[in-house]
Amino acid sequence: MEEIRVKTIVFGGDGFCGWPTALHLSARGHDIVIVDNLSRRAIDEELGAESLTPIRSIEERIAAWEEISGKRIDFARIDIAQDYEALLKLIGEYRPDSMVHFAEQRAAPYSMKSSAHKRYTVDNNTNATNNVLAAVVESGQDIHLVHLGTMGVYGYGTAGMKIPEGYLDVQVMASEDEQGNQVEPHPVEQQILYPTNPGSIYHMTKVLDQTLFAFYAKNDRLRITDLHQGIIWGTNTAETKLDERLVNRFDYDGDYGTVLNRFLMQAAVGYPLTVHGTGGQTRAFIHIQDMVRCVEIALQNPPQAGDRVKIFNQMTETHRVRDLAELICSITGARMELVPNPRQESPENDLHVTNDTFLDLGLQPTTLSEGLLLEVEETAKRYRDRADMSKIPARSLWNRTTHEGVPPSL
Ligand code: NAD
Ligand code: USQ
Repeated sequence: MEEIRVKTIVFGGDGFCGWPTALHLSARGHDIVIVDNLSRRAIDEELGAESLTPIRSIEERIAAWEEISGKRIDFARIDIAQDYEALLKLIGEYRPDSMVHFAEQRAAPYSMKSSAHKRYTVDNNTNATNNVLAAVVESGQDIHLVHLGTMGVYGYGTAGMKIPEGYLDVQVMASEDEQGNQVEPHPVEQQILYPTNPGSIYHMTKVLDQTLFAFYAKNDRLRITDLHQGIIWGTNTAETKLDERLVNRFDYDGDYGTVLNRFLMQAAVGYPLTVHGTGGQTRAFIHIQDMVRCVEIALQNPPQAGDRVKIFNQMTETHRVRDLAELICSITGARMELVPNPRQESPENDLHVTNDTFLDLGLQPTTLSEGLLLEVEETAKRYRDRADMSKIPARSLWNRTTHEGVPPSL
């Protein structure tokens, strides 16, 4: 395996995506510092919910990795949204080549629970991102920042076209020149960020992030890649499978559990699959092993200073929620239940997405058909005795009208 010597900070490296990414990059020779404030573990306590898999403390994880791989990962407990000075000091002393930014509150239902949760999510996510960007500028260093964004910035309609990778070519008919004088109408070509249509406070913070990135890339010539990621499924990667102490987290509760992993867990414990509404939502998906590979590919293909933000759609398949539920029922014998949708979403949507960049750069996707059964056996069934059924129902309502039968206007 080709080893490259670069220094990389992984913000949010104790989380579901960050931990396997830190190990994957460490295995490939990156010198890694994980920065995390452990807020996700604190939220587990707030919600009285736990990962289905028995995750170890960050210290134990890192010690186990060193024992198994001989490679050292450092850890700094910093709240990057609150403690700018500590963040700046770390960047100044460590002098990373690149940074991967996962450190945000990432659950849409959690972000919609109350005004306190809305405010926390906006404060945490936008301050975290702005602090990272401002600190890179203040450090004076040339650091490539890779951020984990979301497919959800686009909304989930297709407007009659495949969703492009971030930017949209538009042609407008201009009938005034730049001074405001009337002129013969003529076509003007432009490239704009694809119009946003976030479906939750959480997804909205990723829209705000996009604007921060565009500004800092333009004003400060920062090199930024924004990965518009679909829903992750699966639990472990080649590295987290090496030892039980390295196991990744698996969320199944109504706030943090994402749809496919919830369905896999529900099938394993004999809980009817919780399909919201008619299950007509179509979403983009990617396996966790492909996610870590995509981050590596993005790090290997940075933009140049002065380039616009590079945006990749990090997803490999799209599926309608009820089709996923039917597929899992057919392979496991589970049954599904249509439950009232706690969210404000259109009942049905199609989704067609362009994802050529990663495929062209060599990604070979793990497909649902290869991985689903393995995931049920290796994770969901193995740890099903740890499940707390009372945490399965989704209780976070988007608004009162959602449950009063008033159709949402989307
Ligand atoms: P996670 O909650 O498991 O991990 C996030 C980590 O960041 C946690 O360990 C948390 O403690 C840390 N963190 C949060 N705020 C912080 C702060 N202010 N300072 C320092 N650390 C902080 O989430 P995840 O599933 O690993 O998601 C990581 C990123 O990927 C998120 O930005 C999310 O939006 C994006 N993403 C996730 C998915 C998915 O399906 N899980 C899909 C698309 C995009
Ligand atoms: N859903 C069900 N039943 C469930 C859970 C969810 O039908 O038990 C439905 C939801 O109503 C929704 C869809 O499944 O229509 C997806 O829900 P989700 O919780 O799996 O995904 P989402 O809230 O969009 O958020 C997750 C991650 C987030 C990431 C996003 C990528 O938590 O961090 O940004 O996926 S994407 O969806 O592409 O925007």
